[in-house]
Parts: sequence; C-alpha cells; structure tokens
Amino acid sequence: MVKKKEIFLFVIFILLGIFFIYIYGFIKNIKEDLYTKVESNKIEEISYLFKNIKNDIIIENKIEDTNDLVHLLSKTDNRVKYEKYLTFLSNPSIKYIYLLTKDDKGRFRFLLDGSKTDKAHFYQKFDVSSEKYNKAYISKMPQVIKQKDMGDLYLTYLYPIVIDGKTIAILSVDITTKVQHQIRKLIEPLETFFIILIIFIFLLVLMSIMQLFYYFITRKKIFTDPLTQLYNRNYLNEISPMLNLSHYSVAMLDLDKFKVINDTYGHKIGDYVLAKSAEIFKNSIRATDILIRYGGEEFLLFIYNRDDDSSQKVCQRIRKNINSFEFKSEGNDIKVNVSIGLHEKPSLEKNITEAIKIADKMLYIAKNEGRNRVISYDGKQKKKVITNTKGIDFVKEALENDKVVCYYQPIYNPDTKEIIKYEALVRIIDKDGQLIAPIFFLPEIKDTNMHYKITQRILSIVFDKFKDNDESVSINMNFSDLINSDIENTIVDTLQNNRNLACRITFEILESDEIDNITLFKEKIDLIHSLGATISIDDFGSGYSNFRTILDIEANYLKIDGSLIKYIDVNIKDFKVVESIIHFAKVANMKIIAEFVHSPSVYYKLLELDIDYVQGYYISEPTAILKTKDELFN
Ligand code: GH3
Ligand code: MG
Ligand code: MG
Repeated sequence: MVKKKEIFLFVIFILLGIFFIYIYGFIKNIKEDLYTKVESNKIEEISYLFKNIKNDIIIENKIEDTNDLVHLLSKTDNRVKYEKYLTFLSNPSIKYIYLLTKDDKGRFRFLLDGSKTDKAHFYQKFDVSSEKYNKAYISKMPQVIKQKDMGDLYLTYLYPIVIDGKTIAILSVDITTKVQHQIRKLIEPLETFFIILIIFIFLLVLMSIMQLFYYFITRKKIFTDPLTQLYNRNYLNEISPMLNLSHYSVAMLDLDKFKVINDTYGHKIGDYVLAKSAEIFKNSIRATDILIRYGGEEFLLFIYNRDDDSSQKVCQRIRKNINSFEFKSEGNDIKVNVSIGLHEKPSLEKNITEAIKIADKMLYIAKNEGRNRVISYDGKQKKKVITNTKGIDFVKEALENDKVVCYYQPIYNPDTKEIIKYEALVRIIDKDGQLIAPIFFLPEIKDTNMHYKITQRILSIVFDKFKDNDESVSINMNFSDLINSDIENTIVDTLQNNRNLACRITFEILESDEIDNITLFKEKIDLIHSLGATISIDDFGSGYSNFRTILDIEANYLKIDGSLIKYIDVNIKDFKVVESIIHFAKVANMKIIAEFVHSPSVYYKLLELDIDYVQGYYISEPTAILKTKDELFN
C-alpha cells in the first residue's frame, strides 16, 4: 500500500511551508505599518513650517496671485532674505526645501531654494519627477511622494499655497530620517531568515514530491505484470493481510488448452492471446474487483460481493466473452476458452491460501468435466460437487470389476540423474475407458470401509508389481489406513517375509490434524521401520505441518507440498519457505522431495536450493508402465 511515512512528511512540509510564508507576510506587514507610522509622525512634525511660511511670505506681503509672488521674489534682496528664512526653519530631518510655481506654459520654476549650497537660480526650470506636482497644484491638496530605493526613509511633501481658491505656488520639502534604517536593520535579518527557511522547505517539498513520484513509479513496476498489465503475485502478497475475504468471492481462471495455441501458432501469438484475454477479463469485471495474473495462463480474481451482480454472473460473463471473441493475429482466427473455479464464500476458510486452493480445486474439476465452464463452491456443497462426480458405488463397482489401477510417477535425483523410486497413484477406469483421478472419488469415500478396501487393493497391486523387480516405490496412506488392522496385517504379512521388497517400499503419509493420537501413530511408524520400509511425510507445508511432530515421527523423507513448489520460480515468499523447509530437513536428517515440478524454471530454481529429489510433469507424468531414466524430460 501507499507508503504512509512519505505522504505524512509531504503534508508536514507543505504545512510548514504555508506557516512560514504566513509568518513572512506578517513580518512584512509589520514593517510597512511601522514605515507608515514614522511617515505620518514626520509630516505632522513639520506641519508648523507651512503655516509660518504662508504667513511670513504670502500674507505679510499681501500676495494675491502668482505674478505678485514672482515679482516679490524676483528681487535679489527678498530672495536672499526668504531663502535664509527657509534654511533657518529647516530641522535635521529636512533635507531640501524649495518654493515652486508654474509658468504660463505649465512648467514648474524655482522661486526659492533653501539649500545651503548648489542653489537653483531664480525661475530656473524644475523638471518634475512625479505627476504628484501637478496633482497638488490642481487639487490644492498636499501630496506625498515616497522615494524608492533609498537607504533611509525619504519622502517629498508637496504643500500647495492657495490664495482665493487658486494655487499660486507649491512648497516642496524633502524629509529624511534614520528611524527607517533602524527598523530595517531590525527586521531584515528576520525576513532573510524566513526566506531561507521557505526556500529550504520548498526544496524539501520538491524532494518529497520526487520521492513519492519515484515510489509510485517503482511500485507500479513491482506490482504489474508486463505482458498483461494486470497485477502480479507481488500485489497479492501485498494486499493479502488487508483483504477482508467476507466482501469477496475468489475465482481461479485458466485458459483452456493454451499449450496447443503456443505449439500451433508460436509463443508470440500465444503472448498476444494472453494479453488480449487479460483485456477481455478486465472489461468483464467491475472496478471493485481485483484481477491478478497468478502465473502462466492462470488468473486469480477477487469478485466484490454485490446484490445486483453475483460472482457466478461475473464468471459466466467472463467465460462467454472469451468464448465469443475471435482472436485475430497474423491472419489466424483463434478461438480460446476459459475454465473457472469459483469459491463463493472464501471467508469460511482459514486464510486466503486455503480459499485459493479450493478455487483451484474447482478449476481442476471444471477442466476434468470438459473445460469452458464455471464450477463453483459455496462452502456447503463441496462434497456434493465431488459426490456428483464419482460416488461410493462407483468405487465399489470399480473394485468388483478390477478397474482400480495404479499409475507411477518417477521421483528423480538430479545429482545422480537416476530415478530413485516411483510414486504409485491410484486411478479408476470408468465405463467409457476414461481414467478418473483420485480427487473425484477419494474425498467421498474417506472414513468409509471402501477407503480401506481401495488401500488394500493398491497395496496388493503395488506389492505384486514390485516384488520381482529392483525398483523402489512409494504408496500413499493416511492415518486411518495406518491404524486399520486389516491393512496392518497385509503390510506385516507381505513385508515380514520379503525383506528385499520391504526395503524398497516407502509409505507416504499425509501429516494432518487427524493425527490426534500421536503415540499410536508413532507405534505404527516404528512397526514400518522395523519391517525395513521407509516413511515419507506427504504434502509438507500445506496445512497442519508441525515441526515437532515431524521430528518425533523420524521420517526418512519429507515431501514439500505442490502449492509451495508450483510458483517457486516467481514467488520469492514460496522460495524462502521452501528454503527453510529444506534447511530443517537437512538438520533433521531427512531427504527432501519437491513435487509439482512442472517447468524448467521451477526445476532449476529447486537445484539452486540443493534439493534432494524432484517429481512432476516436467520430469515425467504418471504412466501405467514404469518409465526408464532415458524416457524422462520430454
Ligand atoms: P489446460 O486446459 O489443462 O489448462 O491446458 P493448458 O495447455 O492451458 O495448460 P498447461 O498448464 O499444460 O499449459 C500452459 C501453457 O501456458 C504452457 C506454457 O508454455 C504457457 N505459458 C505460460 N506462460 C506463458 C506466457 O507468458 N506466454 C506464452 N506464450 N505462453 C505461456
Ligand atoms: Mg490452461
Ligand atoms: Mg495451467
């Protein structure tokens, strides 16, 4: 999920930035306020000047208009007198003071200049630097010109001298003070400090934006499958802990006979069909559903529970959309189907892995029932689904008519390149001559007498087949088989008198929660050991595996469950779990077997882990006749 720390920091930086900009503005305002206050104080301070000047020059000389004034001041004596007077009135804050008037052409001219040196001549033209001169003249209102870019406060105050409603002259006073300089000295370091702080925060915000951006880019890469642009297994690992299964149904989708498409049209078109199928899946689901490329041409779908659109409907929609789509590539019209296994109530299971396993089982049934279909499980009818397929009578009939057979899958030693033994796998041949896999009949006859009967039959087939050859074989048994006295008798009777056979027999025992009586279990294991046969723990790592019990059993082999092997080449978590199981087995002095080795990449990944033995379709499928080592890997 989104990295909370990064987002938190990002928000904090933004808030700090806003806060500092606010403080900076606040300080700037204080500075402006202080300036304004200083200005008005200064102006007030010199307002006495204007009254005195008006009285002493204008009123006293009975000046009535501009001409009178020009006339008065054109006389050198008067000018010298009044300029001295202006100089005298000045105080330290007044830098310049002069009297101006406007000539006929509207140009400003000097009448008096209070400067001590470099005085302007009488009636010298004065170039105005601001419109305010005219404004003061016309509006008859005093004007202030703030001089910019000066170290100190520096302003020009324009005071119009008005007689009979007419402006006859303007008194211009330049005021300066050091106060502003002091204010600036005080406040400017603060301002600079905040500017630096704001720049620093801005850089931090920029950095965290870049970090977030980078995070989202890499995150997308890590969680996206490049071919289909769907989520990949990493995403499943990421969301698993947060996913509330009670809101979803889980479906497993697998393209039918996809290998044929690859074999017929080539891998490139195979890739196109995969990508296009992914697109069709995506268009058939809703925004709330989560679609993941689980591996190869298998997809995992979490369907959000909604009243208006059931998970069954969604699955059927996907199936129909794939079925009716014509994949066109390089002049080929390709038809593709999809089989879907659906678990409608995954929250009934212990965890996501278990729920996915059941969806996978349903998918397996969909494949076996002819593909291009949806098989669903709602938590209740699991048995029914399987019963409907093959029931107790089916097994009984098979036993009576000798239709129970064994297939043998080699278990291979990659170091010596030898077959170390075969696993005997039961099959039933049905009326149509089709081979039926145990998933379709064993769950139904579990805990019935029929189960013991079928185990007895398997034992007799296997003992018979292997008694006269040199090969080794493993036979699947569960706990209830093991404690059944008839089965025990068969094993003891056969193996006690045939040590040569006994040492080539391994019993593969499912380590399950049903082993409640560990002492009894251990007793039976010891019996098998005493006969010279060996013990293998089956499906280790799938459900209830308990390291302590395994150590107590003192098994010779440990077979890692296929669900952990299947995606070991792409799923780092599975890889780590298998790595630690192998480590554990080595310490406990057990040989380790990996089942479900279905591809070269899985095979080579296991070699990296220094696996003892491997078994799976990549090496060989189960066959009726024992394969030799030269017939493997094709
Ligand atoms: P079933 O109906 O039983 O599912 O048959 P299948 O042929 O689809 O199943 P199988 O698992 O035997 O074969 C799957 C094939 O998918 C084998 C593998 O080469 C191919 N495959 C897996 N990933 C990719 C891929 O990324 N691109 C291509 N072109 N093929 C892939
Ligand atoms: Mg397939
Ligand atoms: Mg497949």
